[in-house]
Amino acid sequence: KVIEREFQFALDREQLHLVFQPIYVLDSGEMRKVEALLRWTHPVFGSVPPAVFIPIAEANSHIVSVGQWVLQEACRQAQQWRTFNHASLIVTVNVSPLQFAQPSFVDVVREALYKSGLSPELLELELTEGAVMHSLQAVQQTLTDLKRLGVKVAIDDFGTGYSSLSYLKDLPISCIKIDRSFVADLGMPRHAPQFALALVEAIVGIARTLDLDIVAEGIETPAQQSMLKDLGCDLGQGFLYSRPLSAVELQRLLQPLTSPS
Ligand code: G
Ligand code: G
Ligand code: MN
Ligand code: NA
Repeated sequence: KVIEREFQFALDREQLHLVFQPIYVLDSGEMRKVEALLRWTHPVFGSVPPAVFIPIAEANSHIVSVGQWVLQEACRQAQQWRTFNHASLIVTVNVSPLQFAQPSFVDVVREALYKSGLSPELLELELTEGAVMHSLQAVQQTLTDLKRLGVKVAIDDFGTGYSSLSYLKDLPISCIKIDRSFVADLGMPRHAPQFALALVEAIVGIARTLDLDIVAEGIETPAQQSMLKDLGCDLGQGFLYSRPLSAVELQRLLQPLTSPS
C-alpha cells in the first residue's frame, strides 16, 4: 500500500532511472543490442526491485505514463550513443501488456522516436506472449502499424506462456528471446537438461524458418554459452558477459579508446 502510493510520485521526484544490459553476437562478441531496464531508488526504502513495483504499477495503470517515459528515455539515450560512437546499436524496451493495449500506443512510440531523432530500426519493443495473445485481432493491427513505422518487436520470456506457436508465423515480429529458466536448466544434471536442450533446439529451428533473431537470456556460465552456440543460437545476454549497466558505464564500454576527461 505504501509502496503503491510512493510509486505514484517516483517519476515526478526523479527516482526512476534506466540501466542497460548488453546483448552480444555469440560468434563474434559484437554488441548488437542493449536492453533498457527500469530501476527505482526510493530515498527511504532504497532500491525497489521491478518484480515488486512493475506488477503494482500495472494494476493501478501507472505503468502507462511510466512506460511512456521509459520509451522516451531509452530512445534519447540510444540516440546519444549513436551520435558519438556506435552506429547500429539497437535499444530494446520492455512494454507491459496494459501499455501495449492503449489505443495511443503507436503514437507514443512515434513521438518518442520523433523527439529523440532515433531511427526506427534501432528500436525494438519486448512484448510477452501474454500481451500478444491477449486480444489477437487488436494486437495484429498494432503490430502491423509498428512494422510500418519501422520498429522491431521481440517476444520476451519465450516458452513460458500458454500460447500456441502458430501465432509466430502470422504476426510481424523480428526476434524471440528464450526465457532464462530454460537457459538455467542447460548443463544442470538435476534440472532436466534434456528437456531444455530439446526445447531450445526446437525454438531455434522455428526462429530460423521464420527468419527471426534469437536471443538466449540469462547466460551465466561458459558451458551454457557453448551449448547455445552449438544449438545455433545467434545472440546472448546474461551475467557471464555483463550485468545491467548505467548509461555512463555502457558508454565507456562503447568507447574504450576515448581519453578520460
Ligand atoms: O531488471 P530485472 O531483471 O530485475 O527485471 C525484472 C522484471 O521487470 C523483468 O520481467 C523485466 O522485463 C521487467 N522490467 C524491467 N524494466 C521494465 C520496464 O521498463 N517496463 C516493463 N513493463 N517491465 C520492465
Ligand atoms: O523479464 P526480462 O527478460 O525482461 O528480465 C530481465 C531481467 O533479467 C533483468 O532484470 C536482469 O537483471 C535479469 N538478468 C539478466 N541477466 C541475467 C542472468 O544472467 N541471470 C539472472 N538470474 N538474471 C539475469
Ligand atoms: Mn525483457
Ligand atoms: Na527479457
